[in-house]
Amino acid sequence: LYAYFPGGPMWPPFRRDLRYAITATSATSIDRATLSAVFARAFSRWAAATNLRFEETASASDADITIGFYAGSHGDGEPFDGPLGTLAHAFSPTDGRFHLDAAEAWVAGSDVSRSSTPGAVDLESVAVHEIGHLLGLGHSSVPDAIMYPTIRTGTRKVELVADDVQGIQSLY
Ligand code: TQI
Ligand code: CA
Ligand code: ZN
Ligand code: ZN
Repeated sequence: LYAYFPGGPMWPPFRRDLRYAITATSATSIDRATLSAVFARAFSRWAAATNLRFEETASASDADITIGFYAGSHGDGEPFDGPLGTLAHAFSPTDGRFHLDAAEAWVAGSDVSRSSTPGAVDLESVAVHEIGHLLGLGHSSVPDAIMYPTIRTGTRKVELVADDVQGIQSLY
């Protein structure tokens, strides 16, 4: 079953159009256009299940959600840990911060199961999971759910299942 964060924080009902900015990309070698496409696809999974809409903006100052790649300590008291371990983290509503560990072997726009890189991690899969957190979902006990707390490296999991849809639809 799906879960919320303590207190059930969510984006308020008058905020159905949320803007996101991809702000810190110097620590990753993935090009900008690929990042835009991957995050757009990840947001569209949640938009399809709700009346929320997501739009990329170039300006961090008018973004609700900011996305960036960081290595090690990066100023929020939750340092990244190098390859594997923590891959990314996102804060609950309405904080909007979504950080990715720059040390991961991120795969974007190609089939992660065919990657020869050890520890390859599918960026879109992690993005769909973290967006669930940004919107207010905690972890699910359903193993197939996007919000289940583990994923195997070298696998892709981007489709919401019924449990994810029920969770987000009971919030929004
Ligand atoms: N990052 C954890 C996560 O996003 C951070 C975390 C731990 C957390 N406990 C939490 C976030 C409680 C919110 C609430 O779950 S992670 C996966 C998964 C991670 C893990 O790097 O371990 C994904 C990031 F589920 F697949 F294991 C993305 Cl998809
Ligand atoms: Ca890590
Ligand atoms: Zn962080
Ligand atoms: Zn999680």
